[in-house]
Amino acid sequence: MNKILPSRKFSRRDFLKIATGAAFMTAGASVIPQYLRRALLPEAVVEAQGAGPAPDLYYAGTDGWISLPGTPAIPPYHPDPLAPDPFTTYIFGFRNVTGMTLNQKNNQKNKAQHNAPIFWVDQFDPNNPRDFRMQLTNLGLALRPDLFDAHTIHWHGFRNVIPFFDGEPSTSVSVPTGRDFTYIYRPREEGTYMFHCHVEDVEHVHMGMTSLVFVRPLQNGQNIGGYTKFAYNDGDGSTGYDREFAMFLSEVWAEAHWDDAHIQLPDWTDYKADFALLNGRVYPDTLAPNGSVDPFNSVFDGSGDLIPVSGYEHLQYQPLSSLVTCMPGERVLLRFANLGFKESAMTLAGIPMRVVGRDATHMRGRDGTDTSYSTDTITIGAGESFDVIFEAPAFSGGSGSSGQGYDTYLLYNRAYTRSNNLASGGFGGQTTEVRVYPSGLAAQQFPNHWGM
Ligand SMILES: [Cu+2]
Repeated sequence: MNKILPSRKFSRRDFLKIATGAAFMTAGASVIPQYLRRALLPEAVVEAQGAGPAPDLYYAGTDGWISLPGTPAIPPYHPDPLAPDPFTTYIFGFRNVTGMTLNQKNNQKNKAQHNAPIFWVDQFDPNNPRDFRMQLTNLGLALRPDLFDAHTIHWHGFRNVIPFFDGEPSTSVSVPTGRDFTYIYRPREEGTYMFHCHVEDVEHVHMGMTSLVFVRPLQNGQNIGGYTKFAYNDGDGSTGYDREFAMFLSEVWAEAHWDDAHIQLPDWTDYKADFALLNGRVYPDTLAPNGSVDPFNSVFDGSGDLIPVSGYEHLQYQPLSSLVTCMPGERVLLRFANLGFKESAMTLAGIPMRVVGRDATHMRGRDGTDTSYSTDTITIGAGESFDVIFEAPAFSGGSGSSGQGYDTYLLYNRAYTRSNNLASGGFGGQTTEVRVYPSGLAAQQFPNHWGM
């Protein structure tokens, strides 16, 4: 609070700032009296969404705890001594609270997951028009009640969004603690995107309020070239696939997470990624099983909490596996998005990847020229996405270290400091495996599903 505030009149200019929505949560936080901040915009928002249909998804913003490897220890920042066992690191994040009772939803304060739950939508169909509705609530930060930050959902790269639903808080609305807002999307362009909270976005994104989102093409369901699932509206089946896996890249600078837990301010110019994460986990945890990751059939216990996989209790709030499973001859779609702050060079050793999409754009020129290409490495900058398809090679007899019944191929960041967290043995970071099974996998029920 500013010292001149108590005597300052609420000017016409201030009122105009509110009326346009601009600066409401930023400059507004310092010049608009508390009673007006609470009263003006949120009521309008409640009215605006009051009569709408039920949301397709309902997410909550809050804080929480995750587990990263104990090595390297980075005293005093990692592991954070405030973290409850078996966790190590404080985060901000989202949780999927779709279908929960009011009590179950409110119980999820301080139970955010990392990364946020991925989700997907069908491309808008003009012949069967239906918008996608996503409700967001803000449960507040249990460990930092002094930080009454709002949250938003910003769909990065989404075309033609109106400012009201864009989630950029200085030109639009944001969701204060205890409030709700419903975003309405009409996704006209298929492909792989990402989303994140746009309030204090360097901090909130880095703390974990981010994930991957994709749009399924209108062409899905038709049989084209022997496939019924496609990355893009290709017209010829060239982006058809059998299995799909999301690969969301992010980073953890332990000091920044410790700072938020211990009421300190990080200096972002000192940024240093201590851990590189794939789907919110560090190798070898990337290979561990999925928890509840299907956003449209979400599973939770009686209190609404995520149910940990037995033996992997430390990953309760990092439910998304990065293990890729497939059978010979199958086409596998990998949807990469990077919202770390550094460029990643993801290499699939031994299997060529065909890049069929970049930044939610089909690799095809305006005249129809095929601009897709084969590579073993894609370099993904912050805020970029890639869609790649590979064909699983023939089974060679099993290359697992103890004679497992599958072939193993490494998928890793060849920027060595981010596939190695200095843990013993050199393992860590953005590393996972592609396992080719000779037979026996069931069809996928949702992205990243192992089929077993
Ligand atoms: Cu936020």
